[in-house]
Amino acid sequence: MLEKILHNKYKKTISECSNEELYFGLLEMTKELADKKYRTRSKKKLYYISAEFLIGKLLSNHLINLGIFDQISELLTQNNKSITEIENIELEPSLGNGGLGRLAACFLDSIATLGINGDGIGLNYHLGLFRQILNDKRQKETVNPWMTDESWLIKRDKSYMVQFKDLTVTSKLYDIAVTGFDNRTNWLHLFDIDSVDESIVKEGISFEKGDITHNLTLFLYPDDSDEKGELLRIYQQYFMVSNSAQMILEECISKGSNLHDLYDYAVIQINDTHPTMVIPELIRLLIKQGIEIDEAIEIVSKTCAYTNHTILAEALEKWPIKYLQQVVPQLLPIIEILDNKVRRKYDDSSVYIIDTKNRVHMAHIDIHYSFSVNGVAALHTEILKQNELHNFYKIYPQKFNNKTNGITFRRWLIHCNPLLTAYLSKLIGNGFKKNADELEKLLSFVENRTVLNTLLQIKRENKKSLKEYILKTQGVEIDENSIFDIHIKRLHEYKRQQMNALYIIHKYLEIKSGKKPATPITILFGAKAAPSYIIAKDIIHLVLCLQELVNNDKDVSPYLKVVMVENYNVTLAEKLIPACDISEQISLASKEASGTGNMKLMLNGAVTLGTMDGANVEIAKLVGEDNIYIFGESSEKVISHYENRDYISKEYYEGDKEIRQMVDFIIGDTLIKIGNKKNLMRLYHEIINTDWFMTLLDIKEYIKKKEEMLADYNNREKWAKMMLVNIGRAGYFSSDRTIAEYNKDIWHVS
Ligand code: RUG
Repeated sequence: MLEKILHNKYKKTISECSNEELYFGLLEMTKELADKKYRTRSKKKLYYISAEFLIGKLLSNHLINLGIFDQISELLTQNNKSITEIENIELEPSLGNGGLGRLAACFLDSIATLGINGDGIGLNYHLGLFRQILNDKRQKETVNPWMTDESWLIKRDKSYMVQFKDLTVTSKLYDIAVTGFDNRTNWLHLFDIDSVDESIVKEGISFEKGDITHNLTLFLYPDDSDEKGELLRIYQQYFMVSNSAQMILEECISKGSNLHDLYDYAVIQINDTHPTMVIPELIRLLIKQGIEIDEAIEIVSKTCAYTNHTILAEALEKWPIKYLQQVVPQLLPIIEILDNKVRRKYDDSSVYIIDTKNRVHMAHIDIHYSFSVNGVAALHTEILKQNELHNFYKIYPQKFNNKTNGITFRRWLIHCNPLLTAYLSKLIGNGFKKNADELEKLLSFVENRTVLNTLLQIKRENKKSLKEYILKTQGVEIDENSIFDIHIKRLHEYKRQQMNALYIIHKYLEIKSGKKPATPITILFGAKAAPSYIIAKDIIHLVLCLQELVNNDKDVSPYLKVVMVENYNVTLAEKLIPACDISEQISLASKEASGTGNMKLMLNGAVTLGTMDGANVEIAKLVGEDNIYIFGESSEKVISHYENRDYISKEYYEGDKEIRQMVDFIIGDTLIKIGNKKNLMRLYHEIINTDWFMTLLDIKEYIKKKEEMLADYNNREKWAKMMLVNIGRAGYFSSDRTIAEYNKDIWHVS
């Protein structure tokens, strides 16, 4: 089939084609095959609405799921072509920020793999998330175009009118096929408008935020640090949900729904609060169809389910009524009715939808007016029930449930780690590809020296590949025989990259004083900071200053290297994860809802260094305390510090000489010479005067645990056993398991 397509397109054979031609040929072939796949129209359908789908590159993923990856790579090899090089042509669509968007992408893969009739709905951001450039030891943002004339997007002949207060737009629908592994094809529906104009972007990623007709779907999450940015987000969110609501009603009616029975035809999963306006919008549309308001509210509440992904107050959206009035006044009477119903029933202002500052709490709409509220890891759900959402839990105990996150093994093992996948297949057969629990079969090899040695060899090979890639792309030489300590996730103070930076200072000073580590260490970071998050950018600056200092110090660099990779994204994650020895999961306990990088790294044989936070708690339980390195204050203790306001970072700073030495180093002569005084000073003051995420509380224990881990690395047999147990126990974190649970407990789509 490929040959035929290439002949029609370019009048060339495989070996005559350039990599680019081959990529576009494969793209066409894959789209055709995906479209031909079996797909039934069950009566009930799932709609997963999300502002983010961090899908990553799609070619290999599709080829794997269509069951033709090996065949195609062999065919290409026979013609002296390489699938890896061809893949390099593909541009990564960055339609997500991090965990939340990547989770949505993994979920779509599993929904199709389990044969569930379910589509994703989101927005077609032309420039996605910004591209990060590390220049002059700082993060700079620039545009990240990903759409090409021929792409995965299929333009549909479908559009809806979406009305805002000051303008009406006509949407355009684009679809991307979502192929299941050996199963059906679903769709990711991305809405857009024709008038978006990429040329309005001026320097970096700045553009006129008020120019809605030209910028509506231009960027993912434009900077919302000012009023215009917040308004644009409301425009985007309403555009997303109004299209979704219209499309869902249209599809349900076409299948025979009389709308009074909508919930028999549709279940809508609201991914975080970004799509919350779908609730009042659906109610509004049902009323327009002649349904009484009370019944409309009941119908919608029986159709929608909500997933919470965070307890961080700043991430739980609260829109000022004033802004909603300015953008979507048609929703306000409905939101007020929803709020009044709550007020009449409950004498507790903490559960009201509109607060005393005239802000609408989006999560409160979700909780009152959907039938399921789930957290994303066991600990997170408990914290929601017992702390953050306790007053809601008292009202609706039956709505709350946990669905621990998962990852698709097709991308995060089969695709990104072919060496390990091939070896696992040889040892335990191919069954794990369909049923991840079969990875447990590996555990019977825990005393087998040959297997342990092979796992170490595979890791070394993957480290070598990463070394070559980093040399080529970053110009930094790292040693594949060093310990790869990897910290990859969005940059946020609660994720505590600053704690790892303090560790680097500790290690630097130790090496300078003559204490050399038995095995050299390479600490790799990958992280983007939100453009307006000043302290996060200061942390990046600190890491880059340390990178320059450490890597250029001839006493230190043979033993310690620091690399911050530029523009961390899915493609880079696929290269870093298979090469990792130490997986840094060091968030302040209670703050990371789940994490999914922790699962990907474990699956690829990394050992976790982490706090008892998010899904780390479940990892610890699965692998046992001998196969994970846990440190730090418990979530109960942390929550009590917040409640009693009794954590004072200065006391830790002043009370401990070692802590003082590390923190003072940030503004000492050595770093000030390399970096910018203003940035380093600001970070220093933040740590000693605020330290909202309690770095200094855990730093000493963190250092102690990491040293223990580094020492254990030298016992290669012990380490290999830990790797094996981590891989063997990772099956639970397959998103196929998560999705099976969603479907059994929430969606009930046959
Ligand atoms: O921070 C959370 C992660 O802990 C979690 O694993 C991921 C998927 O559930 O969602 C992340 N998240 C939360 N991203 N954005 C938010 C809040 O809007």
